[in-house]
Amino acid sequence: MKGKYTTGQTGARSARLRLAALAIILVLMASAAAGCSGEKEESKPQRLILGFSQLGSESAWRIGNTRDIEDKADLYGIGLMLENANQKQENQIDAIRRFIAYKVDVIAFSPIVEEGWDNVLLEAKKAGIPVILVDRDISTETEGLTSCLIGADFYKEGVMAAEYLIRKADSLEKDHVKIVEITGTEDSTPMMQRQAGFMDTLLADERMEVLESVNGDFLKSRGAECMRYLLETYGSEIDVVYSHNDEMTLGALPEIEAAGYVPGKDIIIISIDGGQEAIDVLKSGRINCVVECTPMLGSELMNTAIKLKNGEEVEKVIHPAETYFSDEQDLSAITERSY
Ligand code: GYE
Repeated sequence: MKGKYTTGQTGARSARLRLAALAIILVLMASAAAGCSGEKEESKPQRLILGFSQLGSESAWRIGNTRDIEDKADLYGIGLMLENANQKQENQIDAIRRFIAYKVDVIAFSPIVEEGWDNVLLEAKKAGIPVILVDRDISTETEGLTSCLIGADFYKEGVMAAEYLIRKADSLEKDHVKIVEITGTEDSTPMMQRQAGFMDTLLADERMEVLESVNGDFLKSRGAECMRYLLETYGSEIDVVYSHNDEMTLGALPEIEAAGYVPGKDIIIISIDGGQEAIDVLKSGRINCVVECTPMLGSELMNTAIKLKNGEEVEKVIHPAETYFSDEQDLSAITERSY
């Protein structure tokens, strides 16, 4: 034991000496390399690091949005720290705290719901890190916790959906239209705004009656469950399904068929997002109208992050241009969708 101990100590000392020698050689090599290229540490442009908390992967929209942000970060040479919160606000708050601890240059996140962000955003503000809202908005007690919002005008989407329905009711000469609504995640911006835009626009039209609104959480499985419940409750009374996203619509359609109705004919189907799968179903006649909501927000996000890092002014709200597709149009003209 004793002998081994002595040998061990000597071994440790020589290992330490070897390490010290190696360190000196590495330092000399590094300074020689810097000398050759003539580069100084301070003059190297720092790569922008963006921390982005995505809320989940519940839909083709969301998956397309994440992919676009990854692609555009690569294209712009921005270091992206991406975290997926799997539909949980607490995971998003934890991710934002990790970004602050890591001292990223800019934080971006797609808030699952509007409330509950004050504390973590005050922490980001204290750390001097600018925050960009992507896709959805928030509601805070303190003003000025975020720099800007890049996302769709969801109210306008609801208005477009209602305007389509009014035109459709006119063309079918209907004097009473009974509607069921399948909404997105409760307290999320798209849920509230898509509902408000739709309802406000229908208010003055006496033919319109909303039988019930049910929460489908933007999920295909919940869309199917909601539709089953609505069919059991209202059966042949239902004239229109207004669904807040394609996923829930795609979940609802087989339920309608299983109950013996033809979607697109017996029941008018209105959806939002405009992903490829829903557009294909629209072309087949089983959906009547799809309001577009683009997830391609990556370029705006990268441009805005660069501006914020450089201390430049940014626009407070950036809404991408959007449209709608419906059975009133020549659908063969719709080009391939990217989500
Ligand atoms: O419509 C839906 C997704 O916030 C705009 O979230 C987004 C919505 C989108 O789950 O499919």
